[in-house]
Amino acid sequence: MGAKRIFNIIVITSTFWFSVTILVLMFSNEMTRESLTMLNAPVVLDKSKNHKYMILAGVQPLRPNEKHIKYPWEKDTDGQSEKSQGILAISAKAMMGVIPRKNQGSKRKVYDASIGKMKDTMSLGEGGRAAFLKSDEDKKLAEKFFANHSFNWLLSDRLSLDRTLEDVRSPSCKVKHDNYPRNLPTTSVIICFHKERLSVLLRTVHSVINRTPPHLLQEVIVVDDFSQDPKLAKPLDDGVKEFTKVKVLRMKKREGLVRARLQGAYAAKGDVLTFLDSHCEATPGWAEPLLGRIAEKRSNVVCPAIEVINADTFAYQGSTNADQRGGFSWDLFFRWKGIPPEEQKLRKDDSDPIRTPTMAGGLFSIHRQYFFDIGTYDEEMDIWGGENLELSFRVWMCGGRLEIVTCSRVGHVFRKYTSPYKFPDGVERTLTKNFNRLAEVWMDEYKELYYNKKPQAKNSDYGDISKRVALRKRLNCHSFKWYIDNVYPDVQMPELNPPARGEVRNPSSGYCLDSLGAKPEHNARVGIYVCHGQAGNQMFVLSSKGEIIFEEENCLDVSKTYAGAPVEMMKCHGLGGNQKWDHSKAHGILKHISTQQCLDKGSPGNQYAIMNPCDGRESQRWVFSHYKDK
Ligand SMILES: [Mn+2]
Repeated sequence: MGAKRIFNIIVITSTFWFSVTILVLMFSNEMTRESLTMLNAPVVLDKSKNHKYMILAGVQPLRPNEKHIKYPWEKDTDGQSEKSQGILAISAKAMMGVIPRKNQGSKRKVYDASIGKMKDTMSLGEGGRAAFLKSDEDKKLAEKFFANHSFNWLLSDRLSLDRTLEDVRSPSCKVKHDNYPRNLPTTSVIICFHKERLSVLLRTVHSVINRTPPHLLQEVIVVDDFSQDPKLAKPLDDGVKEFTKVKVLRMKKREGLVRARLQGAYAAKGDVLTFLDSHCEATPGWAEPLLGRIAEKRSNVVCPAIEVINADTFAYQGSTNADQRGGFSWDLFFRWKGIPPEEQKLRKDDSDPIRTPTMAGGLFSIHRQYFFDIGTYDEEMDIWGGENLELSFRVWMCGGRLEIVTCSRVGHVFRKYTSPYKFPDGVERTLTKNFNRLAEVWMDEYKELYYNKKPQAKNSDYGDISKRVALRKRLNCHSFKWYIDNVYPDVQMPELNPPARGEVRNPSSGYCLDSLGAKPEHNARVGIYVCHGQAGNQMFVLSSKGEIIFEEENCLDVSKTYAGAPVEMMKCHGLGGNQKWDHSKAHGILKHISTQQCLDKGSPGNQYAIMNPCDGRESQRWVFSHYKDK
């Protein structure tokens, strides 16, 4: 009898606890599912299950430190839920063996709608946070091969390909997002690379797939410009196998950016071509603002705001160019420039696009048919360089419009130090050929400003440009003067025929004035260095106002009157004063008017030029390499 009673008690107790366990778990899961659905409600585009995609308008992506949904067995870091869950839940968990282990306290899983998965938000680099390699071996390894990629390649390998990023858009951009029509043009995203790190390339692809609404993404075309690297062969194919929308094209020899992109463009079927570098991450809501602008007018060529992903930590650092637009220097390099106030006034708020004279080149969208109509790229341009300005000039001069669409934000890993690319014909020869073609086809009489700045390019061979000249004629394009007057009136315009220009040599020593690569905005001192005849840092202009100008907008400036006073490079103000000099070929000195001292090379071994009382010594003699022809 006693035994049966004990047996009954055991059965009843077990049944009771078992039921409690099941109920608690069901309840918890139900709650979880419900909350997930609530979170997802505005997110889900359609009912299909097997997609990974982006977040529609207005949905906040995960913030790493914010609380989202927790499974009941996850330990709450603030310690509240342990108490509030009550004794029953804890008993249930204990019986099911799901009591959290102590060291899991820092992990927190949340549902990430953008990839349709549970995700550990505390893991490396999530939310675009800075990440670090932990072990000394890793750090050494990363450092040892750093130059291969010029970014922290090993850290990249450790970050999730689907890592979350914050929604970095401004409030007015989010409001705008709700008003895009559903039937925007579709886009083919074209990503060209040469010897890219696979993880960085794949993260670019994943970010596009995850954050572009599927009905707008025609395909992703990845073009390998002859990397000849087994790590980018099968592993790449395997890496994109899960995505039916991703194609890989491989060039049969090294073609360079222009011809690789063209292969992508020929294969593309989307309404719009979107070119991205192979080391980017698209952020939530990046695609619609670009496509929306092209839907308004197919001759709008649009660039996203390019934001910084730190090359050491992969931190998504946001915008450094928020108040800047594209320009160029007269040696035909792309430059960021401030937005002139008149231009800023044309925008109602920060969600309006910014007209930009040029694009940086790596990231932009263009209507596919329009791209072909206006002559794609100059196919004779090799490897890299000049193609961005060529397209910029052509779009503007031939009836299009170039904009930075600030509501679209894309992160870009800015490599540290220099590009790891190899130019088979040498950097200088390749760039000179590309830049000469650009100047000869598009810049009319303004090409002389380029040759003034880069005299060694003048007699350099640039191949046959007749097709591009014919294209310009056929499209009935404006003159370069029209472009300057209407699109880029704020350009720093050097004199076409200044009194003197070129390197500024001290004949007795063979030393020249040299910016030493300093950033003039930091009031750098002007240096001296052995003359190298390569222009660049040794290229100065003596203006008819008596200024000695470096890089169009920086003037040699002296404010101290003592012997040995420093000479600084400061923004030209055009008012004479501390920036006014006197020089003639005949007397060979550079005399500073307001202090009445002379520019002096100083003693041998000096790094910087100085000012001294004028006494005609050899270290005060200076000769420009070119003087105005009378
Ligand atoms: Mn890049």
